[in-house]
Amino acid sequence: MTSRQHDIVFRALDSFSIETPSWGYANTGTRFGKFLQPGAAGTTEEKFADAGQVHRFTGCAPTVALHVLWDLPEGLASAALVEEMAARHGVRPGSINPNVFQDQLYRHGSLGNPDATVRRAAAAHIQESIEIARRLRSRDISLWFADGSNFPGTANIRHRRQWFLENLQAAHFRLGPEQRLLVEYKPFEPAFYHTDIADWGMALLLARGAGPRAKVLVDTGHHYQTQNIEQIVAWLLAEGMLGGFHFNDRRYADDDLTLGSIDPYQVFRIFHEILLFEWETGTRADIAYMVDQSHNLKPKIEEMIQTVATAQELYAKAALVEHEKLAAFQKRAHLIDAEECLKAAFASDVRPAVAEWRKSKGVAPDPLRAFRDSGYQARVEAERGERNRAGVTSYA
Ligand code: AFD
Ligand code: MN
Ligand code: MN
Repeated sequence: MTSRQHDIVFRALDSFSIETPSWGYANTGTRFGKFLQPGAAGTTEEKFADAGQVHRFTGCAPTVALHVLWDLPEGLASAALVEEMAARHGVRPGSINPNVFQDQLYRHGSLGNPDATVRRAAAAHIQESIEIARRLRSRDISLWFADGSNFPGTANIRHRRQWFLENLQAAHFRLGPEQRLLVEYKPFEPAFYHTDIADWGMALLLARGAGPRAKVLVDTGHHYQTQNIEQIVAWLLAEGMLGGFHFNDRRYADDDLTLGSIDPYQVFRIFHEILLFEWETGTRADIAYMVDQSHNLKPKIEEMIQTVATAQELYAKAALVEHEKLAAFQKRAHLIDAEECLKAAFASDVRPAVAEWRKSKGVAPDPLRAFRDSGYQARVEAERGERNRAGVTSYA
C-alpha cells in the first residue's frame, strides 16, 4: 500500500461510524424458535453494556439503535434511565425504532389498518417515539411497518397508501428541527401478498409526501435476489433522499446474516456509489450507517465486532477507488479499465492500515482477539447464564 493509499484509509476511517442495534445483543431466533445463549443480554442495561464492548474494541460504534417497546417499556418515562445507562457504558442512544407490528392490536396492520382507531393508536405510538427521540437527543426515528396483506382482494391498496401518507405527514409535523423520519421498505414478510411500503419507490414517494426531513432507509436484506441495490443508492443520493442503511447480509431473503458474509463486493459497491457521489459533488452524504442483524447462532458480541470490523474494511477499500481515473475511463467507455478501478480497490488488503488506524486511536489492532482476551464474555455468561437457561428473555 502506498503512503497515499494509507492516508486515504486513515481519512476514511476517521469519518466512518456505524450504529449497532440493541436487539442484536438479546436472544432472538426465527419463527421456528430461539436457541438461547447463556451470555445474551436480557435487559436494556445489558444491551448497552454489550454495545459498549463493541465500541470499546472497534472505536467506531458509539450509538445504539433502540426499539421503543423492547428498550423503553415505560415509553417516555424510561428515557432518563436509558440515557444514564448508555452513558455508564460509553455509548449513546441512537435511532429510535417504534414498534407497530407486535401487539395483537396490529393484526390487520398499523397505519394501514382499515380500523381508524388502530391507525390512531399507531400514530400515537409514533408520536411518542418522536418525543422519546427528542428527549434522548436522537436525530432519527426509524420507521418500519409490517403492514400488508396475505391474500388478493382483502385490502384496498390505494386507501392504505393514503392512510400512510396522512399519518406520515402528521408525524413529520411533530419532528423537532434536527430530527428526521427514516422510512424503511421491505418487499415481503410478514405480509406475503402485498406490503404497503414494498420498495424504494413507495418509500421515496411517502417520504417526499411526509415532508422535507423524511428520507428513505435502505435495509440491504429488503430486496429481491436480483435487485441492484447500489443503483437504488445512486438514485436516492441524486434525489437527496438517502437517509441511511440497515446493514446485514442475505442468501435468500431478509436473512439478517452478518454484513459481508455472503456478498462483500455488494457492500463495497454500495460504499463506492456513496464515496463517488461525495467526490463528484464535494459534499458529505448525510447518511446513518446502522446494523440490523438478528445474531442467532454466532456469539452475539463477537458477531457484532466482526460486523463492524468488516464494515470498516469494506468502506476503506471503497475509499481506494481512483475516482479521477474511473471518471476518465467511463467517459471514454474503456470498460475493462473502468471496472479494474473498482476491482483493484476491492482487492487491496487494507487490514494492516486498518490495524494501524486502530492503534493510532488507542484501540487494539485485532478487536475480536482483544475482546476474547478481555474475559468479558465469560463474566457475563456467569452473571446471566442461569436466567438465560431458564428461558427468561426480554423481547427481541
Ligand atoms: C426486522 C424488519 C426490519 C426492521 C427490523 C427492526 O425486517 O428490518 O428494521 O426488524 O425493527 O428486521
Ligand atoms: Mn431493518
Ligand atoms: Mn429486516
